[in-house]
Amino acid sequence: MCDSCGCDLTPDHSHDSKVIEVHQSLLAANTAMAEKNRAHIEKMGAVAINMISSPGSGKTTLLEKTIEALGNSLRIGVIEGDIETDRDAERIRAKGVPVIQLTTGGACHLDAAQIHKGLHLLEKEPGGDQLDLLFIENVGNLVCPATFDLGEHHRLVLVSVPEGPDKPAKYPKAFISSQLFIISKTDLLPYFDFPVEEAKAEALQLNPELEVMPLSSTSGEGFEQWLEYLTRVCGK
Ligand SMILES: Nc1nc2c(ncn2[C@@H]2O[C@H](COP(=O)(O)OP(=O)(O)OP(=O)(O)O)[C@@H](O)[C@H]2O)c(=O)[nH]1
Ligand SMILES: [Mg+2]
Repeated sequence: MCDSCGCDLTPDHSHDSKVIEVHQSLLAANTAMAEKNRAHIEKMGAVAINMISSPGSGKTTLLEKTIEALGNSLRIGVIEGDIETDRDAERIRAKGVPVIQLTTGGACHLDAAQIHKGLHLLEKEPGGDQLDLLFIENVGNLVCPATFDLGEHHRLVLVSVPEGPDKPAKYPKAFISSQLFIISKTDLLPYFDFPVEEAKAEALQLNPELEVMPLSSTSGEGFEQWLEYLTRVCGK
């Protein structure tokens, strides 16, 4: 009996290697499914963006404003991920684009198998099989989603001004694995201590390739650059 955790294995924690093996094989299965998803999305003619952030950083609001701003210039579809409720999908549906809500029933991240199901459901929605751009809004969490490839082509991480500038240093994986870092809610900069250049420098230290984009969905500041980015990643 292990003295530390009470399991049946030896006290030297030789069980640790088994835990690692199981974890690695789960991740390998996820990665294989993610590759299938990527091929599926490409066959649909679309590019997928996986959005990662803490709860409430402004992911759904950014999507709402983006759909309004793009009009008909890009065909957008959305897969929403939440632990419970279809509230985010309802907000997106109100904007008139195809959307599917995935609820994880407790899991703190989406995985590639869920996205596989989501893609098949989305294709049954009106317009869901004719997309330029597929947004996947991950479960609000800056930690676990960073480990799971969903089959996206681009990953973006958001940190909103009220959360503070130390998030890249504290939660590095999301920033290392992303191509774009959005500093959201910049309309709140006058009220919070958020040195943008410091946050940017810390993120770039982790990932020199990262594109950094401050913006506000409320004021529209930074939207021109954001819409240009979307057009660029779609190859339009
Ligand atoms: N001031 C300000 N508030 C914003 C901005 N964007 C979003 N909000 C507010 O932030 C709150 C959370 O926004 P959501 O878009 O729901 O955030 P989310 O990241 O989708 O949240 P989860 O899906 O729960 O993780 C709402 O009250 C929004 O109105 C912004 O640019 N400026
Ligand atoms: Mg949301």
